[in-house]
Amino acid sequence: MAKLYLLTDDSLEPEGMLELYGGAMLDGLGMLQLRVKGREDAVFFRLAEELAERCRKAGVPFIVNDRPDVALLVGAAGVHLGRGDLPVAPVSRLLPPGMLVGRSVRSPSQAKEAVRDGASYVAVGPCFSTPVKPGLKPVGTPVLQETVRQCEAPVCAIGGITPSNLGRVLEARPAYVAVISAVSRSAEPLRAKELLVEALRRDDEGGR
Ligand code: TZP
Ligand code: MG
Repeated sequence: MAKLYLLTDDSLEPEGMLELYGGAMLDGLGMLQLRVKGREDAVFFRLAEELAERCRKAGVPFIVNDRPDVALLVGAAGVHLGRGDLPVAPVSRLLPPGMLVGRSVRSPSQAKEAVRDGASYVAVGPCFSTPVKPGLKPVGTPVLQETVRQCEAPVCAIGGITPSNLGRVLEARPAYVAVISAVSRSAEPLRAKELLVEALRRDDEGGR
C-alpha cells in the first residue's frame, strides 16, 4: 500500500508549522518531512527537535530536509537530499546504518545512480506542475512509472499531487505519495490529510 509522506509548508511561520503538523496531522502518515527554507539555523533546529519528538510519540518516521547534521542531532529517521544538496554517497557513509537517505530524482537513471550511492528511497518529481516549485518542468507519470519499474529502492511520487490526479499516480504503484499544498493550502488541512490517507487505503483494498 502506498503511504502518505507529508512535507511541511515552508511558507508557514514556525509556530504555525508546529501547530499544523505536530498533533493529529501525524495520524496515519507514512513519514513526515521537515522542509524549511530561509530560516536561521536556531529556528530550523528548534522545529526539528520539536517535530522529531512529536513524531516519535506518534510512531511516524521523521525526515529532515537538506541537513544531515540536523537530522543526526535530533535523532531523526533520516535526511532528504535534493539535486542541489550534499551528494548521497558521503552522507550515507557519515550517517549510522539504518538512517534513511532520500534523494530527489527526475529519471530512472538518476534513481539508479542514487541507489548505487546508498539512497534508501528516491522521490520522483515534480510529477505535475506545482506552486511550490513553479520553475520546474513536470516529469509526468510515465517517468514515475518507469522509475518504479527500474528502481530497487522504494519510490516516492511528489509534486502537484491532488485528490483529482491521485488515481493516475497510484497506477504507477509508488511506495509513497508526497504532498505539501494538497494538505497545507486546503481549507481544512486535517480533513484533506484524512481523505488522502483514506484514498490510499481504498486503493490498496481495491488492488488486492
Ligand atoms: N520537490 C519536488 S516537487 C516539490 C518538492 C519539494 C513540491 C511538492 O509540493 P506540492 O504542493 O505537493 O506540489
Ligand atoms: Mg534540498
